[in-house]
Amino acid sequence: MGKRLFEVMVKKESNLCVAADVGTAKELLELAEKVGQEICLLKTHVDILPDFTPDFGAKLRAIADKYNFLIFEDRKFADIGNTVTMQYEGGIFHILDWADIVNCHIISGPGIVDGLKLKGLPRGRGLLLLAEMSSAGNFAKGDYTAAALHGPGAPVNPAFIQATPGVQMVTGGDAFGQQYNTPYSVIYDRGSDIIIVGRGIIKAANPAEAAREYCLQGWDAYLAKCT
Ligand code: 5BU
Repeated sequence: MGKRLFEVMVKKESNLCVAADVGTAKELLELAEKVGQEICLLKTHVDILPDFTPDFGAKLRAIADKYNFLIFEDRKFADIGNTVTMQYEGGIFHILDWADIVNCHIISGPGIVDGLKLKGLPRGRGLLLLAEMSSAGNFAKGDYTAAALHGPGAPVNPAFIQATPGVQMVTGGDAFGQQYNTPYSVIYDRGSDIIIVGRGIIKAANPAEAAREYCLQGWDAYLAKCT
């Protein structure tokens, strides 16, 4: 999945992930059509959609295939391995069926990765580990961050892909401790591969235009970093 993601990024010249935190599934699908061309990834929180229906996944997949982007469900699994296998595959949302990539906290230890791998690997799915968070005062730092990056004593795998939320055109924050950095600082200074942008795009007067601008800035910074 990592290879596929890099292929999409190169082909579309985009390291932009849009966080589709809109109010309904209908709006989410409309947003995906608007920004589809500019993104490598669309990030969802499927549990915020009041009009979710079982065909949501298939509908979003069709748009993802049309515009060649991958789907990242920001589920932030956090339980023991056995429980997350059921949360990943079952329930109402059947995330395993339609999300290319999911993520998890490492708070419960390596068993969570084993559990998600059991379901995800046979389907070729990807998993991102939460090594840090963008919110003020979060506890993912120091040894915790190092453990997420290195595992038990191993060096950082160069194939790991780093995706960073908390991105807007200007630094700042929101009323709940979210902290924003610019595309350039996240990619160039902090060495991330992908910028994750929500309200900077979805609340813009013209989301398609805003996505284009973030895409250009993110990719310019990435080229500057990689060359
Ligand atoms: P924003 O509107 O650009 O602030 O949205 C950021 C998105 O990234 C939102 O969906 C969060 O749930 C998500 N996020 C985050 O903001 N910070 C984190 O550390 C992680 C996820 Br992990």
